[in-house]
Amino acid sequence: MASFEARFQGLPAIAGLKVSRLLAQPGDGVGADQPLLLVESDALSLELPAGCTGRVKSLHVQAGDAVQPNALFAIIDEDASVEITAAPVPVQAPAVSAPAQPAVCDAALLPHATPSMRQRAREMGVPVAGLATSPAAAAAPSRGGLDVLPWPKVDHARFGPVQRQPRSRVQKISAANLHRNWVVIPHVTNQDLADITELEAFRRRLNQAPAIEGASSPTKVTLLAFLVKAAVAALKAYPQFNASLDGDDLVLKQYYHIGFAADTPHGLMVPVIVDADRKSVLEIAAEVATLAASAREGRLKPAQMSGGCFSISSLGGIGSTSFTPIINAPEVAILGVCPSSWQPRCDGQAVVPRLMLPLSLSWDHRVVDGAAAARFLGHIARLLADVQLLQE
Ligand code: CAO
Repeated sequence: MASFEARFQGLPAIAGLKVSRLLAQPGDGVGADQPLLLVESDALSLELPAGCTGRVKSLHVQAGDAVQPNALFAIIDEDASVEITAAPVPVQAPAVSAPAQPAVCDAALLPHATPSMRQRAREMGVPVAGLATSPAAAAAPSRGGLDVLPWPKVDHARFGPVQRQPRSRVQKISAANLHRNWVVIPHVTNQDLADITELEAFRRRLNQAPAIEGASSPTKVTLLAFLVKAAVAALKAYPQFNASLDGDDLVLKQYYHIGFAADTPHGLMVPVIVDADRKSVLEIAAEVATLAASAREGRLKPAQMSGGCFSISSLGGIGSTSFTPIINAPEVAILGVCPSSWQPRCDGQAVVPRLMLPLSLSWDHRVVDGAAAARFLGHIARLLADVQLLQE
């Protein structure tokens, strides 16, 4: 059986590039494209694939090791029939900011790219290998590009005392993803209000007497579980929101995996409730609680943040009256939610107090138009206003 030596070759020369995580173990069966290592510097995050199909015989680096040019990092016993046992590559992991490059690749085959170009390519989600290489293209005057000014370099200490704080890995990676999504996606945000007076009364009854719904666990049902239900129903009614752009095509998904933003001490994370359409409100509430706890304890796996169709960002327990949530690419829309409040509403005859929930829907104007977005958000608001509709 031939042995394959995976080495650090063809990597851009970046100061401080280190192995940050081992993604497979000796004995694991791996595919050629399967990431073995995550290497990172302050500006780069790169998964290095195995480079051949087989079983990992040995790993020659550990987390924290500096990346040395041409150094051996793994030996793989080549075996095309091996059963893949290492964790699969996440479909869309918000925690990974750079496309995978072959572990052994010829640097001469890659186009020349300066560190700033590579940084820009990463932010835009464009593989460096796909960049134009001709001198003419490089020298061409930019037309319609993002000719932004460089970030201001200021010695803040000249103006008063300062304290420098390193940012967490999650914060750096989510910043790069949010930046790309904000720059690449033409966002529009619609606002609406849902009357949740009846829903909130129902939720309180549910929490006081879970047995009436057959609940076996004491999980508290928060509004988020109902929002997930409403999102699934609206995605079914408006399939173009359950989609992703892929080149000129729209990929319409036949499944309903709903992500939710979780505020954690390490930074923002988006766990995903898989197959939310097949789960009850109580099951969703329990899963939200488990996933949010895992996120806060730093135990969330990349697979638990992958494959989302649509996201919900709830500031309901915190504050604000509206905001512009940033779409979680490659999704098409995201629902932002703020705290509900009692408001005077006229029912046609009298002014009555109603509990109103502010909804903010950001959508990708390349995929959706304003009329569809208004209908989609209105649909969610109507579902939340009618507990019967929501349960159907
Ligand atoms: N209106 C009024 N009250 C609300 C509410 C709303 N829209 N949404 C939640 N609440 C209440 C809950 O009912 C709960 O109150 P009680 O204890 O009296 O029942 C309280 O607020 C706290 O809820 P919670 O935040 O613990 O639970 P949740 O299921 O609503 O949310 C989670 C879970 C993980 C989404 C949330 O904890 C969180 O992290 N939110 C922040 C998300 C975020 O950062 N978004 C911004 C992303 S863009 O940078």
